[in-house]
Amino acid sequence: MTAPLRVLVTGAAGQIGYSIVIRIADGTVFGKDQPVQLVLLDVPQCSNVLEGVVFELQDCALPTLHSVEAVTEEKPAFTGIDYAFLVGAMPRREGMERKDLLAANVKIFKSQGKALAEYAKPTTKVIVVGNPANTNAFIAAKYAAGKIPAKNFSAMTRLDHNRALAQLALKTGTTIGDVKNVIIWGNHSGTQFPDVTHATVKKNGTETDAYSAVGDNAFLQGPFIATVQKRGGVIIEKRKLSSAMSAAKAACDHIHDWHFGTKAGEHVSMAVPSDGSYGIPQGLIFSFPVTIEGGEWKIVQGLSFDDFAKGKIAATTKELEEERDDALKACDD
Ligand code: NAX
Repeated sequence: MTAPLRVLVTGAAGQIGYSIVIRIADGTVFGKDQPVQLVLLDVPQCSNVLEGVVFELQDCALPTLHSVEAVTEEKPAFTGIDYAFLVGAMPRREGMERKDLLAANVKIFKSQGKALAEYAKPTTKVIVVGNPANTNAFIAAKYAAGKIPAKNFSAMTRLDHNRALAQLALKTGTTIGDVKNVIIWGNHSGTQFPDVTHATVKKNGTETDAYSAVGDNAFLQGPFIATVQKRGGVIIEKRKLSSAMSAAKAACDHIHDWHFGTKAGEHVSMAVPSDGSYGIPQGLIFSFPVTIEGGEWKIVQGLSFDDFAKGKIAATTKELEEERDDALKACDD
């Protein structure tokens, strides 16, 4: 029998948590033949909610879910895990400055990085969803260093990637299966660069590049980018709550592809530690196009940029460097 995978979800009493756990538990992420032991972590004030989620998961009667436990401390949460979905983070409250939010989250991800080093398997793979996701992943990786390699840490830009695919399909009157190879460069924030230069669209049986398929460069360099960058804010405006169903689905896509690999001829967007590719400073958790094979991601090489793209990538790099420096300062405070 296949050995179960031990999978941690933090912030499991929250709204993304509620949508994510069912997909992990029912085999959508790791396959229908892969048993899973789920560990749900949240803060002690949420222990009742967490217990409710555990009861619901039990009531789903899922053959792939071998066990589910609710915990409110790091040691039992991180012990022996294979995968960590780090969703829980401090939300931005009214009157809170960006640097206050960063400092609060640095504390959480510093502590969780240490807990990963101390208790998790050295092969554990981590996706950070909680914002500021890239910088939180940078901090967690820093404090797990020596025990878990930096390449096992990632942050989620797959929701932005999926949003870009959807916008391209809507614009060209195609479906998601016809559109591939969009790229999100940089930070999961308003400075991200959704890039369709290397994307293709299949229409009436013929595959063409996205620029030809859309036939409107001004749209692709203007409203398209703004829509993807600002989609999270629009969802909050409409729903009065932030994206949860789509965020959970994207996190599951991210880990599914890391586990099983990307399709031939396709890449996905993942924020991973830069190895210096495309001039991005080494170690910055930056969203790149990646292909995945055998559980290892590789940054797609050799893509060319025009001046427009260079400007966008420089802006998101600068923001990430500033966030990193602020976070490192907050670590010492
Ligand atoms: P919720 O506020 O519904 O849930 C967050 C949960 O995390 C709460 O239950 C809270 O108690 C818990 N939590 C806080 N500190 C914790 C800690 N130290 N350990 C364990 N749990 C802790 O937020 P939700 O809508 O689920 O969003 C979660 C995070 O995802 C937020 O930081 C949000 O900004 C971020 N997002 C990131 C996205 C991305 O693409 N990277 C998109 C969606 C989402 O906005």
